Amino acid sequence: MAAVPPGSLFLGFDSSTQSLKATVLDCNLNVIQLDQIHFDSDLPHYKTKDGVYRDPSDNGRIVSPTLMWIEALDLVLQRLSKSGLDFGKVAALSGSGQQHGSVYWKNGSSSLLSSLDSNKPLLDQFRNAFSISESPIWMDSSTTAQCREIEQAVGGAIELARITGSRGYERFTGPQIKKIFQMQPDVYNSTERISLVSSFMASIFAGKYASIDHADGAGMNLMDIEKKTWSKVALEATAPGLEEKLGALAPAYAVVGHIAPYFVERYKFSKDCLVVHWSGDNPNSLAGLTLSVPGDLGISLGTSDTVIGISSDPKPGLEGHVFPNPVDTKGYMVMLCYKNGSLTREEVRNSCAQSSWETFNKLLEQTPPLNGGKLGFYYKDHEILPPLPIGFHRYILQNFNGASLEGVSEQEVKEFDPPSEVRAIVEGQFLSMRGHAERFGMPVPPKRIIATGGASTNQSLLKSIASVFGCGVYTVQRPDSASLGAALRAAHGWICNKNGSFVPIANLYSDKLEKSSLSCKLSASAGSDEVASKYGVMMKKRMEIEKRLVEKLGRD
Ligand code: 5FX
Repeated sequence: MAAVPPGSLFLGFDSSTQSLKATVLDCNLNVIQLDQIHFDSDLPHYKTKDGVYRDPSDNGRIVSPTLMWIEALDLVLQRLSKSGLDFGKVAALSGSGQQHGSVYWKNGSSSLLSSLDSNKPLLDQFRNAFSISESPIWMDSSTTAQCREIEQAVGGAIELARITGSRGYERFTGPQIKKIFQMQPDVYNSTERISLVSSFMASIFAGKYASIDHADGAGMNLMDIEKKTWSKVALEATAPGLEEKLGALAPAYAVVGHIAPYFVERYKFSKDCLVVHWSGDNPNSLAGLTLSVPGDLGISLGTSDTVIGISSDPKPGLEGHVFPNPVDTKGYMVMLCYKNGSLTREEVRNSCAQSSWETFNKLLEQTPPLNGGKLGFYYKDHEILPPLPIGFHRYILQNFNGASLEGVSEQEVKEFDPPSEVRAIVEGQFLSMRGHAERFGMPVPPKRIIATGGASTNQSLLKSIASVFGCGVYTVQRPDSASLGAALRAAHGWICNKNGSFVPIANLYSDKLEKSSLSCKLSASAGSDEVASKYGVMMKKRMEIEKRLVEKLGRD
């Protein structure tokens, strides 16, 4: 295996919903520098709220300004430079993008990409590069009709899941592209290339269109997950001439090319610096958490909450997603995704805990596990899993003792007292994860859970996960596993490139995991088996109520 020259650095980015983060790893895989641009506060002129625009005139349409991501990129590089980063030492960079979001390059933009003027900011040069100025993102839920049309055209929802790893989902890029093709055919026709957020950012660094990688490509309802090629039938069901606009796919560990002269001249990167394909935030988190044992579950608590695991023989179905593993040639990752994560917890914090996490945690700790049989469903935004519209639903279970559901019935109520409301949202979110993970064939109980994402620094939440799932919860040193994973993947891509073929990622860290920033520690011990078993009974009731809610209110 090629050795990393001493002193080399690896740079990872995470272009997420609310911010752009950067993580720098040294060659011992220790984090030596971090920076972050928060879209709402650092770039207030875009007037985003939580990094997005919610369009009140189009039910469920949620977008972000594409140029904001570009401006953030110049800004984060300036900040890294000011705080002393020597870009000349960066051997390779890679990144993570919020999954499913798409960027539409106007005809003629490829020549713009390859001829950037290093005397001008990126923003000035890309102002006219896009046929759509507002990128549809993963929070969008306006494409239900397109999902059903695509499913029908390929032979049904199960068939679409079998081919692409997921049934039709509103936020997936194929249905988003179909909507644009149907509603704005001129815009579609004036687009020469469609990128994901990940391949879009990689394109800027490489000065040419970067491929969509296999892991993020699986989040489009367009890729055959077994063959790792575009699926002809899915392409045809989506829009004409699409394959040409998407370009070829590539493995996440492959190299796009050398960094563009713009960055060499403006930021003093070495011209030998490699740009490794970017991938989605969840695939990058899988890498950053070093998830490699099938019994491990990753739980990411961020703008979205996700549950991730690995599998060699996944069974795509009507729930959950299957993506190729970004750091393996054969394996897969399996995932559940919830739209109501941190922002919904924050809403309950604001209404019940005086906008303070400290008070929220106190209220959580002062209420008993199982919350006296109180169960809540909290959807501040249209939920993905289950597919339910905005709304809060609260129930009290009568005659619930945790032993069985015999004689247990539920009574719907309008509100809970603040402490019960806090416990109900937390338990509700984790019970849903446990119930759906079990139904999707993920390991329950897991051997261990590794938690990540901003909210994984909240010890009270970690304790609740441990008691709902009945296993220990571990954390890595930093909660931002997506940008850490991207920096690690930059190193992985560099080694694979120098070696001339794929190298297992564990070779990079097997002898230094404990001493590196990738090591994890036990943060919350497993709760009691008795309590976990009672949660199991409560979870069954929750899944029953959820099914009825979906029958009554859900999208078809
Ligand atoms: C995954 O399928 C999702 O939609 C979200 O987790 C986004 O990737 C968040 F960025």
